[in-house]
Amino acid sequence: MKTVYTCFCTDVIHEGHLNIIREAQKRGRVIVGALSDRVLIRYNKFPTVSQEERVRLYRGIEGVEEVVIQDEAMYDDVITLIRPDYVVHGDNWKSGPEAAIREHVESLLKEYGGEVVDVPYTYNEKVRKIDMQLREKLAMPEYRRKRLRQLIGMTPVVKVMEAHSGLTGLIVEKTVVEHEGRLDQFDAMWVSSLCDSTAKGKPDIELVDMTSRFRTIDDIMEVTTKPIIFDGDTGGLAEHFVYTVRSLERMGVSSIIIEDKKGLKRNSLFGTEVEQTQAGIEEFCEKIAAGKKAQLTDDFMIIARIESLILEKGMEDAFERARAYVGAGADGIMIHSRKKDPAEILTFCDRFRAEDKKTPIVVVPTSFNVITEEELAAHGVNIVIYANQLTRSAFLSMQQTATDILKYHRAKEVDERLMSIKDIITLIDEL
Ligand code: SPV
Ligand code: MG
Repeated sequence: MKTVYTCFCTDVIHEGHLNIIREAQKRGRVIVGALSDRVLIRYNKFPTVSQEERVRLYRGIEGVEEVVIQDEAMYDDVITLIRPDYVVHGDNWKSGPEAAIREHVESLLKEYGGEVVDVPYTYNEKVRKIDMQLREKLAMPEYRRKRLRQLIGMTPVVKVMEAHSGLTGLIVEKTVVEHEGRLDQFDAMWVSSLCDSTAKGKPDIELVDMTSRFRTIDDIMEVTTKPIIFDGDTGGLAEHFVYTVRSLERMGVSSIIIEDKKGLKRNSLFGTEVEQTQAGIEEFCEKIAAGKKAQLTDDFMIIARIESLILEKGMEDAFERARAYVGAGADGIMIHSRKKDPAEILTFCDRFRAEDKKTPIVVVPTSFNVITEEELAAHGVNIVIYANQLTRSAFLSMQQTATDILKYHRAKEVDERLMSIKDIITLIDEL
């Protein structure tokens, strides 16, 4: 009896999957791999049911003899363990980032005479509807809101990318890469005050009001499913902050980060080049506590951002504040620095982790960009935010295009580096 292996990453079984099982059954006894949560969030969508439930679901399919957990996107381990004669998969993996996986599987099977079987992908109205329903579920406030906390427990480091519009939201939502045998994607979105203001041609001084900031969130939420961390600047007056918390929670935002500054807030990357005033520990703690008291769910996170290193108040001040903010109820600590060298960030993280094993640490490595996510995670960091890179890359290329069209009095010279008309009109999925 031959052995046939197929790997599933779905939360719902539809006729496409049953067709794969049927094709597999024709060739031998069928073993199904259930992609683990850890791999699934890098590879596909966030699961709407637990790993255990997925295993149970696959076990219940007629014709499935065994279900195993596949804990890597690449098949090396399962192929060594099972030595299947056939690996069956929908033919959609012949293109896109999954193509590298298919190629690798084929080469592993070749070593002992195994074979890849590509089954034509089933894509009809019913399947499309199931896909859409799953996506819509992930986008709903009650599901989206809790996802940041879930991610912190599921992955060594939550990767967050800036979004300030529907389009940038789509880029964060949909970009998946294959690199050195691994698939990867961002976990969440950061609605940056800098980029939200910049997109509106305004300075980052809490000038863009909350109603407008919420409008940005809504634009992003309409076309995405990933969780959102909102840059709440100083949080404003405590009396106003409580309303902001309620509104964000209701919308399905997962977290707000507020920074311990007061008065006219300037962007942190100015450092001490402009006048910026740090809030007193007590008053900032009161704001955190008021926010925590106002929130209605256990999902929402209020993260306190410490500006002591930015404002050159020293490490001791940063620690004192971290302790006090956690004591006041903060669900996480963001420590910021504008030094190129990550040393002071790492010193903070190591010391903080020695004292506090579980409060999540957030960093924004804009200046200290030499350090990798993995290295940061090794120092206890849980969330890494790429706060402004999409805005900075788009601005440069738009400015170059405008300059060149003015220079050449036509658009021919720039056309080659532009997205094609076909790509832009098909970029957005229609319902
Ligand atoms: C933002 O993105 O608006 C931030 C992070 O607050 S930083 O610009 O680094 O201060
Ligand atoms: Mg900001």
